[in-house]
Amino acid sequence: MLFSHPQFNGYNNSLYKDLRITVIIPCLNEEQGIEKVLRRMPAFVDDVIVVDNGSTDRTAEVAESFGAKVIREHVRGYGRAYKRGFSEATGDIIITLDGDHSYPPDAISYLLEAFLHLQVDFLNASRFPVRDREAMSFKHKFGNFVLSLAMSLLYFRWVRDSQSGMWVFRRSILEGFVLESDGMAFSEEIKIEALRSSNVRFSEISILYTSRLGEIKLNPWRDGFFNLYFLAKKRFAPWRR
Ligand SMILES: Nc1nc2c(ncn2[C@@H]2O[C@H](COP(=O)(O)OP(=O)(O)OP(=O)(O)O)[C@@H](O)[C@H]2O)c(=O)[nH]1
Ligand SMILES: [Mg+2]
Repeated sequence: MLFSHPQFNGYNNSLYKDLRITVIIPCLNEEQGIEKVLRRMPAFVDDVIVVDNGSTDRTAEVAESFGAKVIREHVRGYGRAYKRGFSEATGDIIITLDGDHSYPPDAISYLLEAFLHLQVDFLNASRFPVRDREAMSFKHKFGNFVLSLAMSLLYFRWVRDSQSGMWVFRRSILEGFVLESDGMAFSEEIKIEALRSSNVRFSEISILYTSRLGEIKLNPWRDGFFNLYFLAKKRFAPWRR
C-alpha cells in the first residue's frame, strides 16, 4: 500500500536514497508512548537510538524489544540526552522526535523528501497550525508563539516553531555547533546554531501534532521563561562562540 510502512524491526541497513538514517528519541518514563512510536517507525530507518534518562518504568525494555539501541544517560535533561545520542549516532541524516507519541513517525518519509527536495541541511518540523484540538492548550500555544516571535526578531529570520522537537539534519553540521544547554532550551539552541551557521541551509515545514501519551515533563512557566532568557543570552553573548 502506498502510505503504509513495514514495521521497524531493528538494524536493517536499508539505505534511504543512499543515506543512512538515524532516529534519536529522548525518553523519561515514556513506556506507553515509545511503544506506539516504535510500532510506526518506517522500515527504511537504519537505527533508532533511545536515550533513557533514568526512567523508572519499562521504557528501556519496551524500546529494546522493538530493536532500538537504548543508551542510558545518568545525568537528567532533554539537552543532555540529545548530546549523548548525537555522540552515538552514525547515520548521514539524524531525525529526532519525542518518545511521547505527539510527533508523527509517519511524517519521517515526507520530511526526508522535503529535506532532499529543498536541498537544506536542517529542516524543522513545525507543529503549527495545530489541527488536533486536544494536542496543545491555549497557554502552550501562546507561550510557543512568544518564544518563536522572540527568536525570529533576535535572529532576523521567521521561525514558526522554535520549540519543535522534530528535526531532520545532516549529522556533519554538528561539528560546527556550540550546544551548551542540557535542558529544554536545547531545542531552540540547535535551531539558533543552524540559523547562525553560514554553511547551513535552514527550512521549516508543518507536521500534524497530536496529544501526548503519559505524563508531561515540561514545566511550562519555568521552562518558558528560562527559554526566553536563554534566547536573549545566546543572542547577546556572541563572544561565547
Ligand atoms: N532523556 C530525557 N528525556 C527527557 C527529559 N525530559 C524530557 N524528556 C523527553 O523529552 C521529550 C519532550 O518532553 P515533553 O514532556 O514531551 O515536553 P514537550 O514535548 O515540550 O511537552 P508536550 O508538548 O506536552 O509533550 C519526551 O520524549 C520526554 O520523555 C530528560 O530529562 N531526559
Ligand atoms: Mg512532547
